[in-house]
Amino acid sequence: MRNIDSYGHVRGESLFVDDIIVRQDTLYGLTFDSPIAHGKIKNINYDKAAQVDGVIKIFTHKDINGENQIGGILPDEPLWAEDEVHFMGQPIAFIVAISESIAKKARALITIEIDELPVITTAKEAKEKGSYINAPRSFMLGDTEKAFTNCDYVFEGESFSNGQEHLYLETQGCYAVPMENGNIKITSSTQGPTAVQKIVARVLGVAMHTIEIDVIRLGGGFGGKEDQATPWAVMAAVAVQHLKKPVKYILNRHDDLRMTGKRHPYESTFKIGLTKDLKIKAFDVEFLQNSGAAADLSPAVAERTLFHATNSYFIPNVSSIIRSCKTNLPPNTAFRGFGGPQGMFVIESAIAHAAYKLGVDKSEIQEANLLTEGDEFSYGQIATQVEAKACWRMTKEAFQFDKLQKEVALFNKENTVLKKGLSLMPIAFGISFTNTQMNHARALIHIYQDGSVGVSTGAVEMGQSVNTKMLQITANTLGIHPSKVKLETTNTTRVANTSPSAASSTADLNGNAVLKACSALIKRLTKVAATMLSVEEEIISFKDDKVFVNNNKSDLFWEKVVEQAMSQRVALSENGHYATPVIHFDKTKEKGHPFAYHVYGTAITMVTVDCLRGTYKFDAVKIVHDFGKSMNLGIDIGQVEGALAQGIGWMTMEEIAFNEKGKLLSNTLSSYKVPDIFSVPKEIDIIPLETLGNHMAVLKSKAVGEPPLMYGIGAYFAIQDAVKAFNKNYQPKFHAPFTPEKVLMSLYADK
Ligand code: LUZ
Ligand code: MOS
Repeated sequence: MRNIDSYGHVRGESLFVDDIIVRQDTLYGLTFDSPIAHGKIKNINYDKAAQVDGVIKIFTHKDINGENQIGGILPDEPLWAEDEVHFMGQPIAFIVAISESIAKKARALITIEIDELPVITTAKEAKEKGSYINAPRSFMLGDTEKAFTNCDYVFEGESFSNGQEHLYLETQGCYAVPMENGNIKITSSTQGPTAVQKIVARVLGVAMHTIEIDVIRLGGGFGGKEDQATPWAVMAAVAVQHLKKPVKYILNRHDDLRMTGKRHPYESTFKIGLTKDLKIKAFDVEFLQNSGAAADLSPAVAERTLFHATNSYFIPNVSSIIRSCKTNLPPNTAFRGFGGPQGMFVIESAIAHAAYKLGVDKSEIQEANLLTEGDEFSYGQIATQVEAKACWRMTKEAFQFDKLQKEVALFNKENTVLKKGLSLMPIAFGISFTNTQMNHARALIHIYQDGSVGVSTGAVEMGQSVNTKMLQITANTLGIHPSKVKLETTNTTRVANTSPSAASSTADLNGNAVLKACSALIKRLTKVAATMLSVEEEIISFKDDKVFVNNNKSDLFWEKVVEQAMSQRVALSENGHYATPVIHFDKTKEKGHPFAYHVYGTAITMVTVDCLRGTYKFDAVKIVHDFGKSMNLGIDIGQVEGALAQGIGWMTMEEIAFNEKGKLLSNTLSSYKVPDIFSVPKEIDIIPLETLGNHMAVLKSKAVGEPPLMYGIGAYFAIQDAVKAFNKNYQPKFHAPFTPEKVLMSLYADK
């Protein structure tokens, strides 16, 4: 089944926040933000701005009736700055005018005086100054100190990965409308409708039931709208509360790039110990996470880094620590992989470093340490239904890795200016919110009396096609044609207290809730149908819009059963609730079983580097991926392709730059380059691993959103392989992204 949105998308008919027809008394908002990264506000003059014709009101923290606090995990972030500012782009005031252009004109007339304070932009500096978000976290397994003394080889090194801009095509935005009795309805481009509802209620000082959040769909989220869609909706809501008029606020790209947080940059140091047969016996790692100026989701992101610090390898002795470093950058936030990719880049760096020092191929160390059944992760979970070796082996066999290696060696022998590089990248990604209590969802299903069906869930459609999967599950469980099913918007009045659509878990959690609701409805309809046909309930099933008896099609249509149920006053609506069983985690011991299951896979990356220019092209990426039993391979392969491109972008070309004053330099699409059709691999081959699936995944179809992003890490090491082929004196460095400039420097370093 195709993505149900494709028709509307191609015709430009799909609705996003900015497409909503607005009421004619609608006003427009715009943020006035800090021009300085750190300092004390001495004076702000709004007089000239307020006098601009068409400006209705300029809101500041003084206009807040509830709390000036939007922090999700820690209460450390004001909606609007009061006395101090902590990053450039921090919201200070909100201009509401009769048009966006008038608001913009007014913003330019606001003057501010700030007493500047020292600015921290890197995690290392923050560590030196003891500037942290919270206490460090640490996962331990075995005894690294003792293990290192028993190793034949011990190596130490450093690894750095930069941030990443989400660059959702649809920028942040919302439309807030006053309803009767002081209620407010907000259409928001958010991954977390309940988060928006909760924080709006807190800041306005009202109860949650007065605030309704509606989400049609998002033009991309990637984690950037898990927490950071909230402030804009809150600002608009404050204005609505005061003015009793609708307020629309869509960020322009420049404001969005400047004011929102990104993937966390990490600076890390590692120590890795191996035996002669290349078994990794000990791994010691310290991660410095550049969290930005407030906690946002950083503590949760940090946790996931520790969970993925050993990627898809078994290491019996692990000592890992992460420090969330407070800097004067916009608060960094969720980004596809949520700290996992940053953790995995460090272990891959450590393995590459050891391989270089030992003069062996990196893949030999990788292969010697892959996870197997019964292995323990550093956080205590025992690995089961492990597909690490199966994916690795199948990748090497199906794509003839040995032959590729020979071809590359031959090519490199025959060419001086062009060099090819190869890498293998295995992944293991844990599925579930690491915070156990977030793993739940609900679905509300109505069967209308004509047999058509409406489905509401907590899932937010953001291009990942989750609505298509929800529709498929509904149609499949009820035995009706997909055209009978409609997916409703995601709305807090229909499905309440939702977790954000995140952690690759949206289809699993909401899909299982749909499954439960549909099963309950089918049970009721089975009883009705059995009476209508005068047969036992046990032999009834629903398929192809008909009732089946003993797996034989009867003459009884779905619509007739629904009609009969209606006349018998049988409930045709159901609310399904699902909470992932089995999972648990004890933070006081840092041990437990936090993940429902893991997703595995292996990618081969082949690149050709132009050694005169430092530019490169990816010839091919060949992947064996563990989809479980995919419920929609077209959609799932699309997720792998998209995630791969995004991962390659993070590792190779997307370079976020701040100056020492904390000003974002890569603040336009001409200075921040994301992969386009010319930079994606010329060939992408994806083979689904053949497995029986995993019963913890919905319909045994595994989560697919985030795991494949980490195949992109292979791109870094493929380039490194090519650079080594050109420059025998090159000492591998681990400093992503590997931009053409850095490649060029590496090609000629010490040559
Ligand atoms: N969000 C979250 C996430 O709140 N918890 C998680 O574990 C997570 N993992 C991945 C992406 N978003
Ligand atoms: Mo996410 S990084 O699953 O919002």
